[in-house]
Amino acid sequence: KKVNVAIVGATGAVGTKILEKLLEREFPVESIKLLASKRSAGTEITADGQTYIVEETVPESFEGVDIAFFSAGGSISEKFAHEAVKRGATVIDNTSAFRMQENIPLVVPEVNASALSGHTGIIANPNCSTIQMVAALQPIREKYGLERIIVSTYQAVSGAGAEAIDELEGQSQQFENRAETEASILPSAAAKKHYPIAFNAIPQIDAFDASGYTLEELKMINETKKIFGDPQLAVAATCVRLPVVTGHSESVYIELGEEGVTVEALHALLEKAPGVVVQDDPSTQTYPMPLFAEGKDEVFVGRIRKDPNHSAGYHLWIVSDNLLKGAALNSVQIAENLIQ
Ligand code: A2P
Ligand code: 11C
Repeated sequence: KKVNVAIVGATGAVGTKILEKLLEREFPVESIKLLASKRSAGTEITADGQTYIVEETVPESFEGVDIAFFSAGGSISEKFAHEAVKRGATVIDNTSAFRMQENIPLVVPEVNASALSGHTGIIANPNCSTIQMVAALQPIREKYGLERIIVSTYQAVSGAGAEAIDELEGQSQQFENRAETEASILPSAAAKKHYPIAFNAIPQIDAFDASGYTLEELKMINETKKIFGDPQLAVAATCVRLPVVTGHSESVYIELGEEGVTVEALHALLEKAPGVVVQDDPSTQTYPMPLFAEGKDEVFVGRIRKDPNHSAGYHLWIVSDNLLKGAALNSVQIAENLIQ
């Protein structure tokens, strides 16, 4: 059966990739409706030789839609996702609006596709930095168990949307001309203070919680436990924004449920893992980097080492395109699972 699809946020950094992935993967579409704000109504988007006209998102937009992808920010999902479900659509939501609600599945197909059964109309796509980490850790967790994760991220500006990419590009020009650098988006548009991202590293992604963690760090902590179905798992995160356009990198420390597992055994396991590519050879300086992960579907893993002081501790370096496996690709994979 062919599917009537809508993409909310179709003009955004992730929305454009959702359209690309649907076409590239030959998702069986009957029709595709591109939705955004009133500002973009009438805009033309061309993909795969076909031109689509963007429409304003209103509740009636979802009449006759089977699957609606949402990637226009949490408040838009809160406003329209239930309107879409009411009209018979299944929503795949790429925002944080519903992820931690008990009756909403939070899905990375390689890890917990079974959570899709019994959904009640809305399925949440996890945060980009969470997805790439759990996709790489799943085979390790399955075989050896996982006691603890400590992750530090090196995140690209495209995670903060198209405006943040423009900000990095603009500041890079200003820096070259030694002009005063202007910042108005990062670390987050709603923040009281803004700092330049060009030639900088900002240890704040999203707002701070009273605990001293940022919301991005709490997403990595809470979403990981939910996806793995393991509330006891110890997880801590530090999330940092870097002047990279696309591709999130993560230094991940794990403690396994077993001691003495060899690095070779971890390599072998990850080499067989779906959607994972091992790039790990110090002798040839082979390791993942965001510049080379951009535009690729896979999660790349390298720098796999034993911790010198803990017999069940290991370090890994995990890189993936945050707009693809971290967002658009994972959403389309969820849709593929749904129609199977
Ligand atoms: P628009 O281009 O009309 O503003 P990004 O994640 O790259 O920042 O993109 C955000 C996406 O969310 C864009 O497609 C944007 O559309 C969309 N968006 C913003 N506000 C609304 C709204 N009120 N209704 C629907 N879509 C919206
Ligand atoms: C970033 N991870 O890189 C964020 C973007 O909850 O889906 C994704 C926000 C989300 O800024």
